[in-house]
Amino acid sequence: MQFSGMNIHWPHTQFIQSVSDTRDFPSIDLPTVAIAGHSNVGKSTLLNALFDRKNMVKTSKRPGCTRLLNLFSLDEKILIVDLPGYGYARAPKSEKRRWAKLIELYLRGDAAPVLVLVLLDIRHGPKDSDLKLIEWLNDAGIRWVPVATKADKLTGNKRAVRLKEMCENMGGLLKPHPTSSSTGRGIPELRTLMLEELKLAQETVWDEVEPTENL
Ligand SMILES: Nc1nc2c(ncn2[C@@H]2O[C@H](COP(=O)(O)OP(=O)(O)OP(=O)(O)O)[C@@H](O)[C@H]2O)c(=O)[nH]1
Ligand SMILES: [Mg+2]
Repeated sequence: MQFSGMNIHWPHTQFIQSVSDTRDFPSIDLPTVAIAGHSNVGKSTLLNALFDRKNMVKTSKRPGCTRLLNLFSLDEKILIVDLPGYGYARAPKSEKRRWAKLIELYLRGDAAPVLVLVLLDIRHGPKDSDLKLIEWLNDAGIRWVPVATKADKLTGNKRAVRLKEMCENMGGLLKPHPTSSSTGRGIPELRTLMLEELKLAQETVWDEVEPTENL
């Protein structure tokens, strides 16, 4: 990890592998951040912006582009998992079931992330499926942060109103962090936020596994 001024960079970001079955998930001893959200919300594009790479992660105008779990290493310090999107209405039912199962098995399994960035389109989110995911993450005790994507699609005032509405729709505690992968808005701040949240998430995990005999 490198700093230039206030900016964080990971010059040795690497694609590790794609996983279609959680049983094939490699054993990697790094804190993991997963990127979740609706199909086409901008997960893979946001990762390219975070990584400061143009085409490291495959993106597409058409929903349903990411169909596997794609693993990346940030300077061998953090493992990033790009998840397939959910809620793509036109996907065949069997495919939808397969994606849902893959995501669920991953989030429930031994390799589960300690932090999830929940991406929400600033114009449309959160949808019922997002709220379901959030409820599920809360139940599982997995830390998550809401990230609003495509902020360039709204003008200043509308953006502020939408962010407030989104926050209220998610219980009023967490305000989504606005980003635009097109203009770069919010990306340096998201890098910092991710590191801060990851630290908090790891402390929580540590608290849970600490021995209690001495208490
Ligand atoms: N205007 C604008 N378009 C964006 C932004 N982020 C992503 N897009 C566009 O949204 C479309 C979907 O982007 P992806 O990153 O492939 O979306 P995804 O969430 O990974 O989609 P799946 O892999 O299908 O789940 C592409 O056409 C992107 O160019 C953004 O910040 N602003
Ligand atoms: Mg994708």
